[in-house]
Amino acid sequence: MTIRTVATTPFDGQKPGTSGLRKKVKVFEQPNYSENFVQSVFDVVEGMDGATLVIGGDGRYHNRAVIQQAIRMAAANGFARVLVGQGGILSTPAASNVIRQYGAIGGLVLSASHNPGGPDEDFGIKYNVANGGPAPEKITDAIYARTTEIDRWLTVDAPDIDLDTIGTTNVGGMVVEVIDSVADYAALMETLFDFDAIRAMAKGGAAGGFTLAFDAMSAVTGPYAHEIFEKRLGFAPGTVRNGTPLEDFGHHHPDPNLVHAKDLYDLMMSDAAPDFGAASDGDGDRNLIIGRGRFITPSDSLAMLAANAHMAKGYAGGLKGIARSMPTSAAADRVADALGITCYETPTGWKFFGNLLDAGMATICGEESAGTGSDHVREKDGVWAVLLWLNILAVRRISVDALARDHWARFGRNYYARHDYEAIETDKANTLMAALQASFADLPHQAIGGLVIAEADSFSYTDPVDGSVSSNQGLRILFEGGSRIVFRLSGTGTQGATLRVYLERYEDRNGKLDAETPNMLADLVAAADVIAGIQRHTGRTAPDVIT
Ligand code: VG1
Ligand code: CO
Repeated sequence: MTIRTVATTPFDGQKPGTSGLRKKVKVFEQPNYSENFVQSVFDVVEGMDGATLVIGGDGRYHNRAVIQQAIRMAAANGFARVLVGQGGILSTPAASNVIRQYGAIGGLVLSASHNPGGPDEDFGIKYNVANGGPAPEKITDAIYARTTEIDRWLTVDAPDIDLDTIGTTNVGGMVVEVIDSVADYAALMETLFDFDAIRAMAKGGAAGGFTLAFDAMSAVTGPYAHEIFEKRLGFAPGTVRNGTPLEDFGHHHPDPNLVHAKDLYDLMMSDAAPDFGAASDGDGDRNLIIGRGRFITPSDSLAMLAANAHMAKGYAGGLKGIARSMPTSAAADRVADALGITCYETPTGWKFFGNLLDAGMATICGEESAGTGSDHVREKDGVWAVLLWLNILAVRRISVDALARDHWARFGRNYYARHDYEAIETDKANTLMAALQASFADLPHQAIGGLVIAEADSFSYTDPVDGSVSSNQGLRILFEGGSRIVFRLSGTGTQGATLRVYLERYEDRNGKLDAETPNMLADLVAAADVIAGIQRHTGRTAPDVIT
């Protein structure tokens, strides 16, 4: 088939964000826009000739259109084979697994994650490399550079393929295989976890079985959760809520936090609560964990999973190391100390874990933004996190609340919250950050309320594997006694700027372990405004979202 060259002009290909290109659907729908980005990826990737590419997305509006176009472009650019999830569906961790399992050169993961979907909402494209993980910065930098000079994209003229039927088609001489979206992923989970033990727990004895509520938020994990929790593990039908992926996620934000998964939270705090509640996000890489009457912060979840992971067969040999993003609480560091392993501190974004996982330096990773995962793939993984929790509870036979209390009694407790100020005018947000950084020299020894500032710095990371340096990754204010405030601008938003303020206070094992988080953080919240002038710079008196 002939390759057609379409003339185009350079476009705003977005400086590499935390997670690929994210824009409004209307922006992606402009002529040449998606094509320019996909071609920029292909122009940067080496070794396409004869190689396999994976394509899949979270099922949001515009997913199918971009997939069909990307298939034609892959054929024109010399790929030998494309693997695409049935219906265009692959959760982000499942896509990572397919790339690794089939030896693909990389994959296009189509999602805007936890951002809302629909004609007026968000879309995104991310390129993952052969290890299954998000492209590292040197590749995303090259893709961005290419978008500023691109002048043509390549396609073959072929009709859309049938995305809904498993099987093989030929597009311009390239093989396209529509594969089961769930099967390989579910099989991988069976190798890591003791499904028999979880099944036995779900079945229970005379006292009745362990109960679960999983909210798929009308997003991509629905089919995975139905297959794994209900079919394979025997949890009752109805365990999976909102289990059908919808193009607009039922008009909700598929963000598993206490604001957008409030129904689940309210259920878990009520008398009707099942034993365990969980949710995942648009593309299936995040997780929310709530026990009956007990919310577990993502930072605590990472620490608790790390402390108990050896109880699951996939981690029976112990952990090689732990890695967490800088704004994530230091709870995992204390577990690493106890285990005699290193806890690495990386910038925000999963791409920074890839080298540590590939080098066998870390086994479990996590972020405060509800991301947890391990070396089984190279993305964070929501369903995986739920399964590891279930496996641990099946072994320990205690409640989530009891496990949490036991953990704090041993390691102490890191009270934690994140305050987000969304859609601030970009220049106001930049001014706030610049002014804050400019004040650093004067901050040490200042007393604010009852808090005394010990240090202030801008986080910079040197990758221990390849030596690459990433600077300006967040401004940190450290207080005497171990409390901390971190200020950072989001790299995933599609509207203005989002200021994230991360608040953390540590109480050791003899301290207050049973207090309400807002009470424990009130002085830090007040200090954050004094130090950064949030209200003065932005006019905002309260955050939009607290997680
Ligand atoms: C946010 C989170 C970050 C996460 C990223 C992608 O980034 O803070 O921890 O890795 O989203 O997650 P930012 O730059 O907006 O703070 V997902 O679930 O969107 O792939
Ligand atoms: Co996500």
